[in-house]
Amino acid sequence: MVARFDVVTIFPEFFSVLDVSLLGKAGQAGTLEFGIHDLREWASGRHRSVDDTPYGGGAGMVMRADVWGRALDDVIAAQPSPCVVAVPTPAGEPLTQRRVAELAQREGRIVVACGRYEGIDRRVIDHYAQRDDVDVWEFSLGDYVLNGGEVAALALIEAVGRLVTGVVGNPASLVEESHSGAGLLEYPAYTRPPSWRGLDVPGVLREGNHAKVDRWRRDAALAISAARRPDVLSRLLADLDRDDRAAL
Ligand code: 6GU
Repeated sequence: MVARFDVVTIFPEFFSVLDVSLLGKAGQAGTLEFGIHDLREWASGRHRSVDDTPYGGGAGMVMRADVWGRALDDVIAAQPSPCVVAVPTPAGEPLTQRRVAELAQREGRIVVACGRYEGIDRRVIDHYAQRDDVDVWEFSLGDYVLNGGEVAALALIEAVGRLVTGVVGNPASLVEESHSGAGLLEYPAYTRPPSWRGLDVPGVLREGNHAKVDRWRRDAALAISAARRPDVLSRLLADLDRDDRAAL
């Protein structure tokens, strides 16, 4: 399984949140390792500049290939293990739970190359894609634009990290998820008090009939998926049985 994440960024302070919560505990316990690297350490000149104006013109700045090349060479060479170089970009392949699970199962580590501004010189991706010991993977969180890759890097690290054995205390919660990872959206959850501001917990959840609870949850998941993510539901349509179809 993945055991280490390295991040190269011009905002290393962004990643102080990795000290918090379950990932923080996993870091302290040594279940996961994190290396956060400031790209400017590989920049030269008085201004330690990491970007320049784009060839061909246009707005914004492009991050320099020479600076990124020195940084990634060093970070990759520092740990002799297979590595995925993950590059957050709104032009990337959508990050999915399927991909997250596949990444968690790999040996070695993930190096996240966080770009800012209008992106990183294309040759950086093309160069590392040619290396036999590196898999390059450009990913996106969804169809909207962030200022840079840092938030996406944190999302990737949390999504992959929590699947690494020992990070989440109760592995049953991951199993539950992968049942709903039949792909439907999650059904609603309730706890005490049974009545709150005139809203009651659905009676079936309090009656102790597990088969009826399962059916209610499945129907709720189907209804929520149909309303919010028709794309998700239509992909699953062929796998639905008669009871499922009756719920729609
Ligand atoms: Cl991965 N990066 C940036 N800059 N914007 C995004 C994104 C990634 N995913 C969605 N928007």
